[in-house]
Amino acid sequence: MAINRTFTMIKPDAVEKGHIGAILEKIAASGFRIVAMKLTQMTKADAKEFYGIHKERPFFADLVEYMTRGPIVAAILEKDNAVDDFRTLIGATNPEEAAEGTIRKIYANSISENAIHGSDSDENAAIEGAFHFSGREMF
Ligand code: IDP
Ligand code: MG
Repeated sequence: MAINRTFTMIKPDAVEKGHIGAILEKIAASGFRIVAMKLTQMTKADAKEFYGIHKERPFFADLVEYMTRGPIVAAILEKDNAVDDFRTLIGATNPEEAAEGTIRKIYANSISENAIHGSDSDENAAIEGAFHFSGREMF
């Protein structure tokens, strides 16, 4: 399987609860190399654009509120089969349905406040990484 990249955010709920270190440790232990990383906070306009695909969904306003209420850790990660393997590591969107040992199973509160983001395709990983990082911030 080819080496590729995915994009992640440790979301505001997980940052608030002090889980940055534990989550990064789990990511590193799973073989991902950090290509880019920063603590940042999205504006409302950022969140509306980032999650634009969900703008017609009933939870969109709550999602924008949640994702902008505090800092996030944004990162680009590299590994063979990065996109699919990272989705496996984070678990299902709804933590009640997430497999044992996954980041969402361990750290998420609910389907809305679910601790972490992972890109769903190589194409979206590139778009989402470029949304948060300039070329000079990627290594
Ligand atoms: P994903 O993050 O697992 O890819 P998506 O369906 O892309 O899930 O949804 C994006 C984010 O929107 C989720 O991570 C979660 O924070 C929120 N979300 C998704 N579905 C629901 C829902 O049914 N109710 C409330 N929030 C939701
Ligand atoms: Mg998604």
